[in-house]
Amino acid sequence: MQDWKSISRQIKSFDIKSLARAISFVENEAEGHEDFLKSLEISTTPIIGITGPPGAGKSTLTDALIEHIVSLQKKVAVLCIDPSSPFNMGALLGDRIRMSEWYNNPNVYIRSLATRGSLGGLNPKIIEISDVIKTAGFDYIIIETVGVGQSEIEIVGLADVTVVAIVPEAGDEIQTMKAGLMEIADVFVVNKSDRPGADAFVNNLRQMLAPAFSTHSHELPIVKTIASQKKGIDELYYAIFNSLERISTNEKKFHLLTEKVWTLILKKRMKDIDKMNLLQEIKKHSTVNAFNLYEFVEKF
Ligand SMILES: Nc1nc2c(ncn2[C@@H]2O[C@H](COP(=O)(O)OP(=O)(O)O)[C@@H](O)[C@H]2O)c(=O)[nH]1
Ligand SMILES: [Mg+2]
Repeated sequence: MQDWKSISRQIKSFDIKSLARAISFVENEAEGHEDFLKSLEISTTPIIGITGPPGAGKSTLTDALIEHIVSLQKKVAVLCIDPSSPFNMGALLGDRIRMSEWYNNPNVYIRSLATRGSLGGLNPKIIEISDVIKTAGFDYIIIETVGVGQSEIEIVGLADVTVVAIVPEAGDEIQTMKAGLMEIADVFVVNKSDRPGADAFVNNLRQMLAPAFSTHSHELPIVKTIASQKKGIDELYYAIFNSLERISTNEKKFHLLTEKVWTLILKKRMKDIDKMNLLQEIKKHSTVNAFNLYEFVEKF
């Protein structure tokens, strides 16, 4: 892979194989990947982040959203960073058969990514990979991440709209729902609304969120879905679409760019710093007491 211009051209003409190769190239940090990244003409394809606890139905929702987007004659790329997702191999047979439909659809590109021990729980190259995809002329990019650890914080810095999927729980549990998830949502999905108590849950959620959003010009959308029956998907798409319209101001875009730049600088600066190496260095000191933390850190 040397001729970046031609690779970029191929990606632009929707050559999925070139896209897949370019992503691997960047993910593996192969020689020349930095020049390739610099040569990219990155479009403003919106990124839809879907996060939430394991089992909430994120993959099922993603599947239904793909169907909806395709039915609108639009193209969608999906990045999946959830080891238990049906987009990966750990799926039930039924799920896999359903997903395999999309693998043969020319308007859909699905790629699952490993977390590779990244701190935040997303793939360490997620920014670069999504930018490569942004050169390919998709209408949307969906990133599914499991909402544990720091991944939900990371997705906010990356996604134009963040969808948080939760399921109806007993009234008390809603109070203890991670505050983090509350703060990051642009759109709330209460999935598995076929469960008893879904309406009460939505009402509780709405009441809970009201004070937090009284300062906003709009109410936070809460969409009820039954993803497994494709119910509520129109409404979800509409809520996402509206949210994207709202953020089409430069303000949020500059904010997102800042987040990305910050993350990339951080990674660059930390590049040669490896915890195992640090441990070996530190162990060279005879005792813990003989180790001066601040002198040691000064070297960096
Ligand atoms: N009853 C019910 N089950 C659902 C619904 N949506 C998804 N599921 C099921 O919930 C399980 C977890 O779904 P999945 O999409 O893999 O969740 P994820 O871990 O958040 O990606 C699967 O068995 C789905 O078939 C729903 O709306 N109602
Ligand atoms: Mg999943």
